[in-house]
Amino acid sequence: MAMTFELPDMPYEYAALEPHIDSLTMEIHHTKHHNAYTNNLNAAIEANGLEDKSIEQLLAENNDIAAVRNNGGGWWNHCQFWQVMSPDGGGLPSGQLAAAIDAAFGSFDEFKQTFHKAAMTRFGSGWAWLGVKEGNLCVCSSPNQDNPLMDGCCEPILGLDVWEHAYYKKYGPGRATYIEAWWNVVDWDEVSRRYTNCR
Ligand code: MN3
Repeated sequence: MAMTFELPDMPYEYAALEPHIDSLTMEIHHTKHHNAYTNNLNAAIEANGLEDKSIEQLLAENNDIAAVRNNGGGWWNHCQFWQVMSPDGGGLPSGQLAAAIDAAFGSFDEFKQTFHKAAMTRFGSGWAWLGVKEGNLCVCSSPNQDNPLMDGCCEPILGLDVWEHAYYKKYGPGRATYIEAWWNVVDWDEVSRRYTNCR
C-alpha cells in the first residue's frame, strides 16, 4: 500500500500537557486513534485511486467518499490538534490575532464563551473551530471528523476535539471541565501563525 500520509511525531511528550490533559489519553489518542485514521486514509486513497491529491484537495473535493471524509478529516484534524497545543500554552493571544478576536467577539472572554458554547452544544462526537471567513474570525462546530475545509465555510485556525476519547479517561462525562482545562494548553503563537497564513 502506498503510504501517502504518515502519523506525525508528537511535538512534545505525552505527559507534557499534564495536569490538563493526561498522558495516557494523549498516548492512546495518538498511537491508536490518529494512527487508525492515518492507515484508513491511506487505504481509502489507494482504493479510490487518489494518490496524487493533497489533503486539502481530498477534503474539499472527495468528501463524498465516506472513508476519505472520515479518515482524511481525522488525519488533518488531529495533526492540527497536536500543533495548536503546547506545554507552554495558555494565557492570552497577542498582536493582530488579539485585535481580531476583540473586533469579532467584543473581548477574549466573550470569544471563549462563544467557543465554549459551540463545543458544548455539538451533540455526540465532533469538533469546535475558530476560523477566518472573508477576513473576519468566526466560531463553528462540526460533527464526527468533519472540518470547515470540507464545505469551505471558513479557514480553520484552532480546533478542539470534543470526542469522548479526548477527555473521558480523566474527566468522565465532564466535557465542560475538559474545555476549561484545555484553554491552559492552547498555543496562541501557533494560532497566530495560522491566522497570519490565511489572511
Ligand atoms: Mn480525537
